[in-house]
Amino acid sequence: MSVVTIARQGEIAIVTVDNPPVNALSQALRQGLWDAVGTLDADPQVRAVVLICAGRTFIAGADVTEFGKPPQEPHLPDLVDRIEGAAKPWVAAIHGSALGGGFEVAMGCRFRVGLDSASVGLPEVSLGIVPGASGTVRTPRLAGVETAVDLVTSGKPVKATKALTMGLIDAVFAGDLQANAVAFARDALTRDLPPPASARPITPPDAGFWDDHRKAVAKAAKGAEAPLRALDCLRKAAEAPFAEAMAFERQTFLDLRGSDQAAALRHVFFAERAAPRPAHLKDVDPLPLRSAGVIGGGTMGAGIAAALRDAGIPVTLIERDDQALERGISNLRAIFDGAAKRGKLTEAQAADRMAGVSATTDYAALSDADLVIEAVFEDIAVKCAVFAQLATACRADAMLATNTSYLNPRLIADDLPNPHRFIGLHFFSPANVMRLLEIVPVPETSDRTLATGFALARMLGKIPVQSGICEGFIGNRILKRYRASAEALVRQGIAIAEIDAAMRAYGFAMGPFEAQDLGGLDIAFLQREGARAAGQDVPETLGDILVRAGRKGQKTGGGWYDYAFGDRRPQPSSAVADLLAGAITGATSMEGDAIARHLVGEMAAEGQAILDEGIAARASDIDLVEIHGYGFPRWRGGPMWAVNR
Ligand code: T1G
Ligand code: NAD
Repeated sequence: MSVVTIARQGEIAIVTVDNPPVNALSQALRQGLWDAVGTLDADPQVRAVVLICAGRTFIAGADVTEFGKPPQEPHLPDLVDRIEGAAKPWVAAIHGSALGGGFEVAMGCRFRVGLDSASVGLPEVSLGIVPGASGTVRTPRLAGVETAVDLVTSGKPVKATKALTMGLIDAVFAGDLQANAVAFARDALTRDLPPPASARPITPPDAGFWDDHRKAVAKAAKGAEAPLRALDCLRKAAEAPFAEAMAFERQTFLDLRGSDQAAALRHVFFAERAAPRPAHLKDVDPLPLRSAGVIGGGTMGAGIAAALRDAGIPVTLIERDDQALERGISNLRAIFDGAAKRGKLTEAQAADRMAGVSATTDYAALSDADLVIEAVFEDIAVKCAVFAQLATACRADAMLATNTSYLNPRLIADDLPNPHRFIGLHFFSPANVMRLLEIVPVPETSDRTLATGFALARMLGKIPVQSGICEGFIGNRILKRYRASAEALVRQGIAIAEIDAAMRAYGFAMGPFEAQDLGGLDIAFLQREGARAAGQDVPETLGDILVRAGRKGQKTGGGWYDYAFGDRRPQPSSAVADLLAGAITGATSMEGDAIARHLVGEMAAEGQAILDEGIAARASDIDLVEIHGYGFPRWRGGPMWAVNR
């Protein structure tokens, strides 16, 4: 079947694109649209054209799988020009997402209309490139330079209703897109046509505007090249004639397409789409998740409850006593109030989030929950006691999950009736923000329970990665190696601040030591002490020396660094130098680059061991864990990609 078909409703032609799964602009689709312009221009009956898509979305962009291959005609910029120059006005009718090249095709149309549920955007920078078919040139002509800068340099899509206020869309409808778009086209024919996007005037901002935005974009990009190159294109669009700006955009697009950053970001793009769909679960239906319980309202429990509420799932929060329950409720309220203050939620939405939470100390309230996630203290006896209560309070088919970081989930499963419905779901702090979810089945976990874990991740907008059982699972095991390797460099005489600076320069928001100061050194210390008490041979770490001296991080005024009161900026500490003097044996010096390469190599080496042991299914899953759980720079592709490419 052809990917482009044409139907007629009187004087309006309807061009339907049908290229599953997301109507990506393959060569066949570009050719089909190219030919449709010719056919309809030649048809005297037709006075206007509605461009609409079948399936789940409008055209979602260029076909990312074609990026490695030589470009084939017709090229997308030429197609967009051809649609704009058609003898009859085209109306893009958008549902789902009009992204990248898809939105550029829509901007070539004389009008854009959409469902209120639709969104539009130019996500190219998230693939390490810039829009390649006039996105940086037509967008500022439709929406103004400032809006275009935000849209293009962030890569974030906007909802149709917002796009309407920005001038990117001309009308938004609640239902029956095709009928509404046809009516819109008929109505448009009764009026003078607006100029096409390329002919609209542009008001260039002054040089100060560009300087300010350059600083802001560089800061947000954290080493990614594409957002800054996109800004260059936008400036050219504002200051040069249309054709010159188009040529500049095209050249920038072609330059970046073959770059290391773009290759890494494409790797992450496909890794993210592969992770949620384990092949062996393809035909397994997940359990319905209509309601959930969360045990423990501390840091993680409150965050997990917030994530569930954000997905519209009613939550029952259980704590050990009334006082702890009060704390749990206020933890949760603080999350929603904070989101409202930052404008992420309206007051009404925040209130609705809280209204969907019932809090109690009585496990009987979980009698009908489909899923219960435990997030109590990291203590196996406490956790087993909680699961014993869940076993009697919950339905026999309710899914039960632990959020343990380091304990062996099998110890919990052993005591459980129906352990096939049990699983580890390891969230990352803050649980309502961080996108990673490690899914840790025990041997008894059924495929249905596992599939439900993946379905939950999708509902919560998270990236799921399945992990086998080992201490720390995938992420914390690599973190442990990373920290130990960083400490080893300190022992060799490299300054703590130099190591942090090297990792920041590599693209992390923080280095390993400042990150520990923020999170607190005591948690890992207590874990090591626990292992020592249990008779394991755990060598003394530098972190242990600091904690024993009362330096637990920012919360105690100092850890690896000193902190002035109320100031989060780390200051190198002479007290630390004295405490560690006996442990520092070398006087090595190393360039920042070499430090970063060494530490990333250590992460990848641990990742390789994890792969060899079958704890992770594939290297790209390990990359996702580091990117979405630990702040590894996305544009580097993750440690496995960075080391092995
Ligand atoms: N190319 C090829 N395959 C794609 C694709 C694309 N652009 N987008 C998605 N897929 C595949 C994906 O791998 C998966 O495959 C299936 O479609 C469903 O995807 C010139 C240069 C549209 C919001 O970045 O954001 O245009 O695993 O699970 O949740 O300026 O897909 O089933 O085999 O994500 O319903 C810019 C990326 C390209 C859009 C739908 N466009 N896509 O979400 O489905 S650059 C993008 C999305 C560009 C021009 C430039 C989402 C979606 P499989 P999915 P979804
Ligand atoms: P926390 O101390 O902030 O919260 C634990 C909560 O559990 C407290 O509110 C406590 O009152 C409650 N609780 C204790 N015993 C209980 C019981 N018997 N019944 C009901 N509630 C009980 O701890 P946290 O940081 O939220 O960690 C919770 C779990 O999540 C741990 O297993 C931890 O390893 C894991 N985890 C923590 C992080 C993190 O970054 N903090 C990340 C991932 C996983």
